[in-house]
Amino acid sequence: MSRPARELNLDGLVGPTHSYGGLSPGNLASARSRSSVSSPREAALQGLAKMRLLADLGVAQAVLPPHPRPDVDALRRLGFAGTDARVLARAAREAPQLLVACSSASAMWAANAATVSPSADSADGRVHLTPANLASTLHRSLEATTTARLLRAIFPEGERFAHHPPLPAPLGDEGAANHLRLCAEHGGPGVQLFVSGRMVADAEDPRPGPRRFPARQTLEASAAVARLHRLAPAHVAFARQSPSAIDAGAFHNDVVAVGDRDLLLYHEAAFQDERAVLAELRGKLRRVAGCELVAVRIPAAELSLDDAVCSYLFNSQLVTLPSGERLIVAPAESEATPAAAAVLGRLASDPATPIDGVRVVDLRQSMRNGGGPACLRLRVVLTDEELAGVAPGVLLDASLHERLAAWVRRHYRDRLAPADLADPLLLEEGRRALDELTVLLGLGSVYDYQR
Ligand code: SUG
Repeated sequence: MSRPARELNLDGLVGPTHSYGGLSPGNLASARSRSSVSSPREAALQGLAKMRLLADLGVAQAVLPPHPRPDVDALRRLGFAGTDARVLARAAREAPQLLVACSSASAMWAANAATVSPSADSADGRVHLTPANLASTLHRSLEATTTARLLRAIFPEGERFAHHPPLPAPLGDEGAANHLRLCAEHGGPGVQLFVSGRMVADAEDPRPGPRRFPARQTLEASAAVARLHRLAPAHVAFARQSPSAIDAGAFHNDVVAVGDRDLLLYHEAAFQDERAVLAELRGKLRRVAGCELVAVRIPAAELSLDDAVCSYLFNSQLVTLPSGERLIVAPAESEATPAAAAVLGRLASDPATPIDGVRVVDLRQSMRNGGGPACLRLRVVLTDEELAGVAPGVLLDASLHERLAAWVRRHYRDRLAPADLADPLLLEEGRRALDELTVLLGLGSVYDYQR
């Protein structure tokens, strides 16, 4: 059975402390940008411009607010005491890397906020959401509690939405960045692919893992999410990220693969056992959704793994517009990488590939931390009725876009150097900005410091 449904893109709004901390091992852009000066204002405006583009194209678009940073509560838990200003000053002096981690605006990458399963696939007919614990890095592990609260404010728990708590560490869970859903149409049944890089019970896994960089997503976490979301085995497939992709800098699967309904665009090195994964997806999609998988495989001969990682081509958004036209929304870096630009050109012009056009977006501030167009959005497939249950203030139209852009211009610094993170004024500016934002979005008091 299929009900009218669409995909809502929930984008993380970049926070006022957007910075380059070099905090993510295995994320090459983050390591390269470490300690450089950032522009939170430009970053937030670039993200908003992407949201506006999607909204103008007719895609349902919403805003996920940033988290309060620096996270003074986390610093207190780490032993820094006294007034807020003293906590910041002591952390800056005694453990500067902890201050950097507790200041990260990393909640902007909403693809890591949660895993979401649409009601069409779940046994109880509800939309299920599990916030990611992001247990593999300190800065990201601080996000889960606030993310959970924001998601509950946006998708009220009840008949339509079921919320689960973040999984316990050390079952590393990175959310939708390692999850994609294939279907004939959004409102009909689909197959959810969960991709992981390691097992917690590593001794039980005879296959070699990556050597250079850590695998973040665990199979145990993926399987737990599938159980919690009440997905029958027919709706689920599990795959393993190839260690070579992780070692080349694909720390999440969405750096090497992206899907949209029946289309899967992927790099040949994305999965460890490509043939088995494709065969399982093909068979399951045929059985549950009655459609054929359209697999577009990009071979290494056309685009090397290194070029895939530096161009972020696969971190493009694939979107189907209300007209039925399918676009690929690619980062500017893809156009700037000759091999990736050639792939984009081919995808848009080859009649055998169901992609009708390319849009290029400038997200350079986020990209320098390894966050492309797809990293910034969480896809939430909703029926019309479920969409009517979403907190209305976060839905983005031209008017909200303009109000948010003006809000950014009023509150965000144009330039932020690493030493500025210890400035107590930055903390105050951030709180003032978020107080205004929660009113603007009609969310009420959602942050700890507001309670
Ligand atoms: O987790 N970067 C993020 C980028 C997340 C990208 N998301 C997806 N692929 N879906 C990460 O590595 C860098 C922060 C810093 O170094 O300051 C960072 O956290």
